[in-house]
Amino acid sequence: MADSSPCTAMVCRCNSNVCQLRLDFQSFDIAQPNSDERLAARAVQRTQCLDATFTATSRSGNPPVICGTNSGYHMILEADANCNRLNFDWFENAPRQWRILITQVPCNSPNKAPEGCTQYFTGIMGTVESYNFQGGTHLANQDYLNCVRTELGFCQIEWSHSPLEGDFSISADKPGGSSGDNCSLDYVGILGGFLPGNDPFNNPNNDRFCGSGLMSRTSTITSTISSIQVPFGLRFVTDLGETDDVDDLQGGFKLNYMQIPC
Ligand SMILES: [Ca+2]
Ligand SMILES: [Ca+2]
Repeated sequence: MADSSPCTAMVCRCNSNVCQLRLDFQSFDIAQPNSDERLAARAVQRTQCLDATFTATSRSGNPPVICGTNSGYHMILEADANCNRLNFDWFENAPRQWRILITQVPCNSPNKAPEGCTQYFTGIMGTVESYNFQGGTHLANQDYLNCVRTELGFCQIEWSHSPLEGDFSISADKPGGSSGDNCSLDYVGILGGFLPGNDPFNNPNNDRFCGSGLMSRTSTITSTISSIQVPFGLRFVTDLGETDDVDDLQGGFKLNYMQIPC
C-alpha cells in the first residue's frame, strides 16, 4: 500500500448474497491515542485518536474509530451494496503497520453475526478485550457491541475477569467498581445482567459497570455477572475524553465468558 497518508481501500462484495465483511487484524499497530497529562493543552482530548486513525464504513451505522495496537482483534461490517471503505490516516512519521484478512460472509452463513455486532465470538468460553487493550489505554468515543453466539444447548452467559490489576479499568471510581446508573460516561454494558443467585428478570442496576472491577454497587469484591438475554452481548461505551481527577489512564477490559447449559 502507498506510504503516504491516507491509505484507502474499497472492499466490494463479490455477489449479492454477501451480508457482512469480517476484518481480522492479523497485525495492527498505529499511533497510540493521546495521553497528554491532565493539565496539558490537549488534555480534554485524552484517549482520542489524534495521531492516527482507522475508520471503516458499514451499511448500518459505522463502527468506532480506532487506533493503537489491535493485533488479533477483529471488526465486522455490514456489507454495503456500493462497497465499504477502509481508511488509515496518520501524521508524518507516526508508526504504521497492519495486515488485515478480509472475509466476505454470506447472508445464510452460521458464522454471520447478528446485525449491529462489531465483534462476534463463538465457542462456549472465550475472552473479549476492548480495542487497544494491548496498547494499555482504552479509546475515547466508543460505543459498540461485542456479541457471543449462543451455542446449541446453552442458555446463559457468565462474565468475569482475572484478579490481575488492570483487567478491568474503565473509570476512576477507586477503589473498586460501580454499577447501574452510577456509570454514565465510560462503562461496560452487560445486556440483561444479574448477580449470581438473583432473579434474572428482577435484578436492576446490574447492566452497566465502571471503575476498576466488575462488581455490584453494594460490594467491594469482584463478581461474576450473568445474563440470559440473547444475543449475548457486551457493550462498551466511552465519552469524548478523560476528565477524571487522576493521572493514570485506564486500560479498558479483558473479560472472560463462559456459557452455561440449559
Ligand atoms: Ca475512562
Ligand atoms: Ca472517558
